[in-house]
Amino acid sequence: MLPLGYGVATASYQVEGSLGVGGRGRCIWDELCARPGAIADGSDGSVACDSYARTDEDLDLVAGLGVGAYRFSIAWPRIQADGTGPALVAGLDHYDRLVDGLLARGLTAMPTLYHWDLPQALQEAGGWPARVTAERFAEYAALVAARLGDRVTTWATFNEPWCSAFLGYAAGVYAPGVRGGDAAFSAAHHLLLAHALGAEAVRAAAPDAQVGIVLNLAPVRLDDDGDPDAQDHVDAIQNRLWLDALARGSYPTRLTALADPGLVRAGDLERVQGSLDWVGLNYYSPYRIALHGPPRAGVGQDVDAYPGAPVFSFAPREPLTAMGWEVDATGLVEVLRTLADQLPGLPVRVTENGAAFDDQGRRDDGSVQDDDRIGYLRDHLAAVEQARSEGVPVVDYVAWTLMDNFEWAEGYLKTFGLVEVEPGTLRRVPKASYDWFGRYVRGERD
Ligand code: IFM
Repeated sequence: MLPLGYGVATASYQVEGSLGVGGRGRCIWDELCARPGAIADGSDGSVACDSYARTDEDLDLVAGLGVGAYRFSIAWPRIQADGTGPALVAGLDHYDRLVDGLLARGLTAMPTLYHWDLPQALQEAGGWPARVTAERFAEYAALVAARLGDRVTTWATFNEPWCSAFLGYAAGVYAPGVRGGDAAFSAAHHLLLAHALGAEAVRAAAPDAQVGIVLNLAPVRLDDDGDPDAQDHVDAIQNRLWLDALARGSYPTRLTALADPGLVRAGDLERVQGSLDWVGLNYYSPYRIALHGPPRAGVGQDVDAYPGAPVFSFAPREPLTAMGWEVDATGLVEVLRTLADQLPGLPVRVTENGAAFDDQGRRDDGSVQDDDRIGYLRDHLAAVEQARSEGVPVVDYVAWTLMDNFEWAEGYLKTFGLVEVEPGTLRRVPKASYDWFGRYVRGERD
């Protein structure tokens, strides 16, 4: 078994700021943030961590951890303001410098092409429910791969397409904030098609590329009064829709009846099936299905994100993170086993894992105390080692996230970072978890 690689992650809209720089166009999150009540603290990504301007400082923090890789995302509207046409020079130059900055520090660049910042113009042309968006994505992917492909080999097309489709076009709590249902299935299919077309485009431009997709899969467990049929429906939308398409070129039967009959065209699923060189897993928590749950379950655990499901609610059990998500590292072992079973032999990267907790003040040396986060990371790293000992080919573990940042509909209220970004000054203050993870990576285990 290969040694496990370590990394740390961020995403463009969550950290960059500098939204008006270099000809960047507007994206769907700029629009959602401007909608009153959409973001818990009324904030947006206009400043975020100011990482666009502080790239070197942030890359020094990544290097200081001792990890081997940095997972970041590329903002599509920085490359094509309206999602079409030739590339913006300033946008490509920025990510070119970022990649060079990583290489200069001995780090591997692990870019994701889409972490939710769809150009607003493409949303106005139909967004992910429109097939043409998948074709636009492949053109964008080709532009980026042509520029960075001589130095980048590990590419991810999409981050958590479930969120884009079902939180974006069914629950409406993520951009573009559309409430409904049917459109989410069209979005899901076009995201998978875009992944396949994008992977082909990346490989054509960069022949050494290894292309994956990043899924947020979760075990779906049943509470005492939960309905097994609701459990099966949630599992179908959260997990099987993506895995069945990627592994077998099919969709779960109970979902096909809910989608537009003309949605899947001949040849689509053949392109999706077998399109992966590796698979990425973002794991945070198992889901627990009840008939009557608490009035507000965990953030993003929204029954409207599962169109067609029988009546149910979410009922996460304690201990919970600040997001209200159940803490259970056994779920990570379970999902890793599922991946090895469904996609045999495919390298697996844990591309995100981490937790939001309210931090616990300062230590004597000025750093931030965050024992809960350390406990969470320790247990989940042990789960990865457990899965590896059973033969699951996990090649990387990437912690979410380098620093506190814009947590989508929660604004800046929930903090997942190994580093605090001091409100107002934006000064980076490492937390105890940053030191702990650094020691773990270097092989000092407590
Ligand atoms: O912050 C997000 C990230 O953008 C995608 N995965 C889950 C994280 C925590 O909610």
